[in-house]
Amino acid sequence: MDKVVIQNLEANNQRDLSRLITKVENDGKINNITLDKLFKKTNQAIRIGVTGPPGAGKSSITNELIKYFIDNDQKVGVIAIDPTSPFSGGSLLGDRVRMNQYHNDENVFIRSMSTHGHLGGLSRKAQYIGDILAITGKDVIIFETVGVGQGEYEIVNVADLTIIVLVPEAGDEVQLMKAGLIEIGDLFVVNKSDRKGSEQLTEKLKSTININKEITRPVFNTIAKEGKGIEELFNGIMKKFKELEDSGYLLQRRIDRYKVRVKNIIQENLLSKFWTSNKKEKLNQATNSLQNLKKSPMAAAEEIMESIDL
Ligand SMILES: Nc1nc2c(ncn2[C@@H]2O[C@H](COP(=O)(O)OP(=O)(O)O)[C@@H](O)[C@H]2O)c(=O)[nH]1
Ligand SMILES: [Mg+2]
Repeated sequence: MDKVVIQNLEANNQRDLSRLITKVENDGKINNITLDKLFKKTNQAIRIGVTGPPGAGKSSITNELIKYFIDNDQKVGVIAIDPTSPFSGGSLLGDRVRMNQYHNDENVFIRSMSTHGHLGGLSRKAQYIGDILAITGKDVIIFETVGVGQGEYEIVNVADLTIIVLVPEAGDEVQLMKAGLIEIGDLFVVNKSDRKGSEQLTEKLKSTININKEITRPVFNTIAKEGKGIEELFNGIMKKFKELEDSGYLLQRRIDRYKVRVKNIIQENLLSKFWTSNKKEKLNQATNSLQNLKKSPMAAAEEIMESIDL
């Protein structure tokens, strides 16, 4: 990457930004010493995770929130992560259509990212993309992800603050606990509050999530489709962020996140150094016949690792 691209990135050039994000999507990382210098900027952006079941209204809420951030003089980047294959879901298209109103606004950048069914490395990629967006001057970065299974929660690792979006139909407490969503949220939203059952869910949530917690976790009712309740949610986000900042939780989360990233990078580097063609060949040989499989896997691993110099 040359200096021009980096200057362009700092100047919020949308085309270079898009290209760099594609590079991260494909390669899983960016390795660039010049870019490294800009990383000090990346902690200034607020990273918000918006997660919940498919169809709960995450995109609709995000779309409505953007207005409030802009009015508050904050530049916004949105990454909508879809864990399904691009061939199966119409949601990416839906997101594009809905958020299209900002396509000429240089203070807003929205991008869908498909995982093609592979969740591995997702949070790492999202971290890098968040960094890149922060370098272009975004003050707020929103990660929208579908939270249906354990893997998806990985995305929480990239956020300073996580919002869980639910709908009245999710009223079954057991279902909520099973979904594992309760633990990870800082703020909860009961969207589609135009439907019946929303008050019951709100009450149930309030009593469930605030047991044994030092910090209360608020629940908001919204009708995203009509823009209702979004202002309260926006104010709630700002308040929560300040709370996390003042209490030191935010700093702790960022430190933890940083530590995990450094560890992961070291692990990846070690692994890629370890798997020389010679060792790969040894592994193939050790596993190429039933006869060879009689040796214990521990012994086989030991033999391959024999020459390792750590
Ligand atoms: N009735 C109702 N429908 C809504 C509301 N918010 C969003 N929707 C609709 O729910 C569908 C899914 O919304 P979307 O934002 O794409 O959900 P996502 O999959 O969580 O991102 C869309 O057809 C929206 O128009 C709401 O408050 N009430
Ligand atoms: Mg969506």
